[in-house]
Amino acid sequence: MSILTVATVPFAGQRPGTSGLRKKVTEFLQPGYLENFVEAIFNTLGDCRGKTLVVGGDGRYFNRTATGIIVRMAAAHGFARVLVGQNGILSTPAVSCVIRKHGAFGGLILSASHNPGGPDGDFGIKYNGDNGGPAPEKFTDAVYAATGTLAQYRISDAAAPALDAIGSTQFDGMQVEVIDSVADYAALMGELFDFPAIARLFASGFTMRYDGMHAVGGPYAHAIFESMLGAPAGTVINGTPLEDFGGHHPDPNPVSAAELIDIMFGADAPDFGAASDGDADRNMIVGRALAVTPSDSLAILAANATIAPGYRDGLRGIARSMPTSTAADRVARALGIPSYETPTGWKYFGNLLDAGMATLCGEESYGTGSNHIREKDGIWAILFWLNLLAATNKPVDTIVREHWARFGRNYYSRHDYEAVEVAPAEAMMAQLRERVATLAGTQLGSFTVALADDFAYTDPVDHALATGQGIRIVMTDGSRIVFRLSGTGTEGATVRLYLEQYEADPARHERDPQQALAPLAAIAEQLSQLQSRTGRSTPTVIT
Ligand code: G16
Repeated sequence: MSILTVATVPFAGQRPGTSGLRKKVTEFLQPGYLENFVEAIFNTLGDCRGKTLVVGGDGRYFNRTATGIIVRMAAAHGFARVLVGQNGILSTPAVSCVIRKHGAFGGLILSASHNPGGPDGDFGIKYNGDNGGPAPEKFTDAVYAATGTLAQYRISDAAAPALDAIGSTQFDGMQVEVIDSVADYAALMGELFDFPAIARLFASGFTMRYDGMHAVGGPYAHAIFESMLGAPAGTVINGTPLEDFGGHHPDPNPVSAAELIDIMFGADAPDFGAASDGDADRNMIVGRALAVTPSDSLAILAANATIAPGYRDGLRGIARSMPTSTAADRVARALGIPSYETPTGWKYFGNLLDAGMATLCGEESYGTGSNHIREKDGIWAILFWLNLLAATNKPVDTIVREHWARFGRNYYSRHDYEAVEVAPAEAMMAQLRERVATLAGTQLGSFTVALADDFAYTDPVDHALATGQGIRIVMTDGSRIVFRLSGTGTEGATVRLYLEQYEADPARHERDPQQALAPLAAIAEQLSQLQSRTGRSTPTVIT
């Protein structure tokens, strides 16, 4: 067998976004498209000889083919060993876990996360480094630059190895180990959470519904919730990964996970509901007739973290992305620990976690995680809630309402305007950027602006500067309006409008969030003319 050097030409637009390169499957299917991007990553890494690479994905269409191509290219670049999930399947958190546990050089994750899959859907790829976390912007910028000048890529001419059976084989001078997709990850979860207490909870008749949305979370949920913790069969629904996610939009929010919401808001609802996304790094937590916002979930887990064995010694700090509600900041203040506000993108938490400055991290986009790995982690968040429910013996809604009574409620909502034209969306952001420079101190409706800017972040560890991370308008009472363009969409532009209003008075904690936030929404529209600029009278999705 020999190494082929294949002539190629650069593809325009291979710029990684918020989380790797995400494009339509049709774009990835162009000959050489995936190969070019992988070549750019390997070239940017430099000398790969003798190193270990982890490869796996969420099982979506093209996952298996792409895995084979990557293994062949890894052999051509001199990697000594590749660890591949069985059938090419590994959740994003599992890749992070496996990289760290096996001391790998890094890993390639094949996923477009919550974006739909199938031949007409999306595909994605991203590189995670030896800490198990998404490569920093410095690296992804270099990869993008490399994609612009590629003239060739290297690949083994051997047929891709079979990935069906667990075991180790030699492949063109490289060792290919097909590993159990769940085992390492499940073992780590067992160290962090009180599995016997959760098992007793299930044995007592506690009921749960987990919606795998036909994505990669299913096998993990079956193994952990049903086999290890004794939840009855049927606890996991839509638990078999399918290449097109069974037509689901595998995004665990009340709109896309409507089946679970119907169950949880219906008669005879189970005690607890949860879902995760395409690659199982996101989570949604639902009680009976109550969907917990991701921002509240982060704050509640932080406030109660010491109930879980893995966090018994307390937290070093809490980090959240800028658009995420400030509920967690209030908990950090009460605990006397620092809180950090980072740009959107899990990669920005990496340094804080590596430096031991933060223990828990979270984002409004249904992402929660901790220093156990370097990705957000859907199953982990669900287990944390199960541990909390087992430790307190209280229902989800009581835990949430008691939290609001203690810390106040941060009403929160995100309005998405998806697939709008790029030019008007960018013009709107440019106009807002100019406008915010003069907003501080002015009156908007019943609010006074305390601070308005285009968010910039200087990493406290490596001092890297990230600018242009979203327009934020912060009011004197802590209420906020935030505008951003999504970095994960694959069609046109997606405008995200984030609204947050703080309410200390428990007598006013049962309002409908959209009503509570209506005055802020009106101000946002007046400032941006978002609806007339995009030609949309309502958001595509409200969460
Ligand atoms: C990714 C990132 C998250 C980010 C989310 C939404 O999540 O890892 O940090 O919050 O996208 O990003 P945007 O608002 O730019 O679309 P995932 O689950 O899609 O990998």
